[in-house]
Amino acid sequence: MPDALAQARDQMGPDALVLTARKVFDGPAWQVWRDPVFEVLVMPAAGAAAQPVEQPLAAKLAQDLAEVRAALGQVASQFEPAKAQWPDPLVALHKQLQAQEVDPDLALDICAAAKETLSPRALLDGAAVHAFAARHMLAQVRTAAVVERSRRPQVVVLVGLTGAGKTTAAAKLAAHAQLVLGRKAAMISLDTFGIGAIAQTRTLSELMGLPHALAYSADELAHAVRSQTSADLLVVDTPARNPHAAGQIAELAELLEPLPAERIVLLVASAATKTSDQLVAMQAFSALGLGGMVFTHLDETAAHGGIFSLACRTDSLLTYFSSGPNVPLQWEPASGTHLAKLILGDAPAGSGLGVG
Ligand SMILES: Nc1nc2c(ncn2[C@@H]2O[C@H](COP(=O)(O)OP(=O)(O)OP(=O)(O)O)[C@@H](O)[C@H]2O)c(=O)[nH]1
Ligand SMILES: [Mg+2]
Repeated sequence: MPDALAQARDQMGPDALVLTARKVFDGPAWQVWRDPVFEVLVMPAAGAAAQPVEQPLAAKLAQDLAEVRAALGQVASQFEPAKAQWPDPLVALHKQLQAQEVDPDLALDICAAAKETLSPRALLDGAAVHAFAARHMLAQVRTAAVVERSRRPQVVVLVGLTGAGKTTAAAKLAAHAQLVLGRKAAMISLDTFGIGAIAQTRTLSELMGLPHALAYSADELAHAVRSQTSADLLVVDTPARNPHAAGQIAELAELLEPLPAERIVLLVASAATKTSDQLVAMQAFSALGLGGMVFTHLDETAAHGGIFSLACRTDSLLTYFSSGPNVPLQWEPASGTHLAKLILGDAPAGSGLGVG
């Protein structure tokens, strides 16, 4: 930070007014592993002309970046001794977060917050450290089950990568709304060309006693929506889209056009998919106006830190968790407490100093 302020003064003059100075994560919002950089917003002093920037901007930026990287390296190396002084429960917490593949910066943040907040006595208590970490993680993720109990008509669209669990999630969501929330649900499938896709939708909807319709085009979708007059929840399943194939998402956007503007588009993602691939998917599908995420296949991975990291870094709303293929079971509204438990495991026995 002192270097960044010095640079700002070099460029804008000694009397420049510093408006903000903060540590930010550099890079596009969807990229989890953004490097922290120092951002200083400076205004020239009244009446003073900014000193001319001598180098071309790109060269100057490259030099600044190199300096920031070097400074960060120093900060990281300075951090190690601090970590060496951590009490055992904090070291154990850090190891657990690493094993669960929580983003390294977020894992360090959680441990640093515990170190700053808990008393030296509580820091020696595994249960207190565990409880703090759970509470801290809970406060950082947004969760909400988007399907409401009220009769207000709703349209929920499920999108995502191949095999993410969209069709299964569509059937589970509709069945859950019908059986648990007492809503009249119906399914509409736009996946008319995947091998076995039509039979899968038909089997699942008939099994659950849910009305269903197929739509081969935007016109047919408009017709299907109009004809489901008695349903107050329409769950729309979509064909898989590949974010790396040009135009696929735009095609889907066109197909979805007849749906009401207040539709809720949820990105279905497998917890077993690499976080970096999920980020690419999230960026591509955000063109459809994502309202939240559904995480599936929770049962098929032992590391759930990617869900937490993605939700934190992209500020995504977590809506539902699926932990098995059986419709309508293994489906629940997303909960921060459940996610923290998956990541942290059971609380160790402690001295009763728990903090919440
Ligand atoms: N273990 C487990 N299997 C799941 C879960 N959700 C779905 N599956 C299974 O995963 C496979 C793919 O699920 P689908 O619902 O067909 O996925 P999809 O996204 O509709 O697939 P495409 O339409 O082909 O892109 C199926 O065999 C499902 O039974 C889950 O939460 N856990
Ligand atoms: Mg499908």
